[in-house]
Amino acid sequence: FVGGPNRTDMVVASPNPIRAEKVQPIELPVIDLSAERSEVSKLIVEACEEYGFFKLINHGVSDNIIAQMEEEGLNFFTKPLSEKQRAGPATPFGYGCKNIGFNGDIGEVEYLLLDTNPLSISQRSNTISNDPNKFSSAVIGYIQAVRVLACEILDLMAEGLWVQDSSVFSTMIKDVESDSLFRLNHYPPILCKDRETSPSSFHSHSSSKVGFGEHSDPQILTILRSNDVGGLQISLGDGVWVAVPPDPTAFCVNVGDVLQAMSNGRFLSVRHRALTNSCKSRMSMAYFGAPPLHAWVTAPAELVTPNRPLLYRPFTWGEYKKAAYSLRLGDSRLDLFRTA
Ligand code: GA4
Repeated sequence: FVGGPNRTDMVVASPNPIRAEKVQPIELPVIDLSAERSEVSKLIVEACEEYGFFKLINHGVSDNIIAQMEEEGLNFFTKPLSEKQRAGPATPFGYGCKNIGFNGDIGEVEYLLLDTNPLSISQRSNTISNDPNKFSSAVIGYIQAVRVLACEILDLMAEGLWVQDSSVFSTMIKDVESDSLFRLNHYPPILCKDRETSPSSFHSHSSSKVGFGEHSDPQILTILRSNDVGGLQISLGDGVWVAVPPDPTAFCVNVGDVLQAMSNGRFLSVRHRALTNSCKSRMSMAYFGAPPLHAWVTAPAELVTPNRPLLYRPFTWGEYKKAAYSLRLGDSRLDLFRTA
């Protein structure tokens, strides 16, 4: 996907202010990974069917691995702009500021987008950090830990769905050619000054701007973590948004479009967005587990029945990714692959 317009060259209107006071907080289903296995898999399936999101505790990723990654992320975002730009534009991998994707989407966010191949992380690290070895070992260690976690969750999902081959989902992200990504997002504090345009909606502490606009994740599974600053919201449909309270000790896991297709529509790839906070800086890190480009995506036979016929035609991840990148952030791309 190199060759699209340069993200840093685009000039687009500023995202609209959002009035945060209308959004209620939600307690996502909490999954304790240390609980009994069949119980965990049952709860994960229920959460993915109802919300497409859950909070994972006792996940086994060490505090040290997380702290090292967080420190490297903070070091990067506190650098001056010209140094951050040494990472190259995020097309496909590098530093991005405000521009998202290739089709004019923008948000109040800056980010570092990386592939998950250890060799390419090592090679790139000298453009990102003054201590490249420290940076690459933190990133490689973090990615390795969350990949293991993602595989464990995907196996539990397959078990809970009573799919015979319980590694049917995890095999895709274990593959050396997996197209998985790692993303660090920084949402700077932005005090929303919308007094001029709508006097009644001026609330300096309850208004925010769109950091990352509403979208679903195209991949299989996302493992997200943020610092102690809120901003993530998920859509319950019908225009109702709920805020996910921050919890730096937990991971927030969500179903991606590919898993919605592979579960034959049982799991939901839910739209979400991130808003800025008026006074605090938010940093999030997301691992997006994806298949290799050539891998075929379709539901396993057990999930296709006369009562539940195949919802999406088989497609390769490469085909799906191409569709995703040719559309806008908020477009519903999975609908293009429906069988009927
Ligand atoms: C959303 C999930 C990941 O952050 C991402 C995003 C990607 C990008 O920022 O370049 C996309 C977006 C995400 C969905 C549709 C396409 C691609 C921007 C966009 C308009 C890295 C991803 O894989 O898809």
